[in-house]
This record gives sequence, structure tokens and C-alpha cells, in this order.
Amino acid sequence: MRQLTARQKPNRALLPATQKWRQNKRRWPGLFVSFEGGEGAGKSSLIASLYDFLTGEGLEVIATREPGGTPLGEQIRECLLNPNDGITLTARAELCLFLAARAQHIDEVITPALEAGKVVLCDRFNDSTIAYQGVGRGLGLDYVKQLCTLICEGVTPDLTFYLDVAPEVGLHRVSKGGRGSALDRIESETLAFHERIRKGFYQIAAKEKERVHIIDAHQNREEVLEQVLEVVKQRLPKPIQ
Ligand code: Z5A
Repeated sequence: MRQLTARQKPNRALLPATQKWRQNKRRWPGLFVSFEGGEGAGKSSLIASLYDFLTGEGLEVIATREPGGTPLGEQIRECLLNPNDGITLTARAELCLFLAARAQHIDEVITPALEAGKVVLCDRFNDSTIAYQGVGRGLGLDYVKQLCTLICEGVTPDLTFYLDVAPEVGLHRVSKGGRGSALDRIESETLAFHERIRKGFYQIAAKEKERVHIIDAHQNREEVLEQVLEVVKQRLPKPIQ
């Protein structure tokens, strides 16, 4: 095996003095909730209903999304979902762009909100990266999980809802017959790709049963909201009825 020369070895002394590689979950007064699922699972609709309910109860809530949630993140989102003609993203480049958007999102939006005691409702977070890039693109679940851990420095959701829907049902919902807009670069992947993603989410949920709640997203919107609220109500920073 080729040995790395001293010049090629990463020099830890070059890391900024303030840099702490936190891997343990950080604590805050707020509540960080992420929503995961395949295409058309109903995350955006659910987040909108939950936002209305929680703000109606007097809680301070922000609803945000990935990729996106900051001006930089929204630009990265465009590159990822609708790249200019002639640009083909490699799997690793795609992964790095999702992580760059996340780093900005954490520093600019998520951490300040949690430290201020707010409820953060986030449409997709690390589990999407693990399922889509790790399992779907084949980069490896553990490899991608480790990178997510490094980048997030202890910022991980307190609660996650995985909205489980069969890919053909979800894709139909977001297709022209459903959402009324053309499919983006990732939505247009093969059915086999979307089935791999679903298995990836099952693997994540099986490993983290306390954090990840699986919700059957074939149910109607009201049933989905009711089940999610049942769990969320027990974890809010300020109790409600
Ligand atoms: N991605 C990634 O690869 N790696 C990462 O790290 C991250 C993301 C963070 C983001 O695009 C893409 O990036 C996504 C994963 C990838 N892949 N794709 N494609 P996005 O944000 O545009 O895509 P999305 O998150 O999948 O959103 P979506 O497709 O719009 O789905 P949704 O938010 O889950 O569903 P919705 O918009 O609430 O509902 C879709 C339609 O279904 C709509 O017409 C609703 O009225 C209807 N709906 C919702 N709920 C129901 C129920 N219960 N019954 C019937 N119909 C329903």
C-alpha cells in the first residue's frame, strides 16, 4: 500500500484553535424536529399544518427545509435539483453540496433558533443524506453518516418523523397528475433508486427507534397530523393541552 508522505498527511495543528469536533448531541432549550420520507410523502403539507397548530398555541416556531433554508442553501438547492445544461454532478460532489447547504443552515438558522427556545420544523436533514447519497447513490451508509456527524458538530434532531409511502404512490402525487410541476433531477431517478431510499430509511429507523417515528403516509392528512401531534405534544418546550 502506498504510504502518505509527511506533506500529504492531514495536520491537526492546522485546524482552527476554536474548532471542536463535537460528536455528542448538543442540548438546547428549543425542540428540533425533522421530517423525512420519499418523494410526495406529504412532509411539506404536514409541516404547514403543524406550524399553524403550534403557532396557534402561542409557541415560537420556524419551518425550514433542506436543501435550502438560507440564501446560500437556496442557491445550492437550484444547482442540485435543476443544474444547468451540461453539468453532471458526481455522487461525491452531490453529497458535498448537500452538506455545505446544511452547515450554513445550522450556523445561520437552526442553532440560533434552538438556543432561543424555538421549535424548529425541518423538512429533511441528515437521514435524507444517509438514505439518498449513502444508500441510493451507493456511497455507503456508514461513510455518509460519519461525514454528517462531523459536519453537524452535535446538532441533530430531537425527534424525527419518517413518513413512509410506497414510491409509486409518492411519485404519482408529485407527478403532473399530483403536484402539477415537472419532476426534478432526483425525482426523475428510477423506481429502483426510490425503493433503495425507502430501505435506507427503514435501516436508519431500525437503528434509532427512540428518535425516529415511522408514520404510515398512505393515511389521509388528518390522520397523519393527529399521530404526529400526539408525539410532538409530549416533547414541547412549553406544555400545551
Ligand atoms: N435530498 C438528498 O438527496 N439528500 C439530502 O441530503 C437532502 C435531500 C436534504 C429535495 O427536493 C430532494 O433532495 C429530494 C431528496 C433530495 N428528492 N427529490 N426529489 P424537494 O424538497 O423538492 O422534494 P421532497 O422533499 O421530496 O418534497 P416533495 O416531493 O414536494 O414531497 P413532500 O413535501 O413530502 O410532499 P407534499 O408536497 O406535502 O405533498 C406532495 C403532494 O401529495 C401534494 O399534492 C399534496 O397535496 C399531496 N399529499 C400530501 N399528503 C397527502 C396524503 N396524506 N394523502 C394524499 N395526498 C397527499
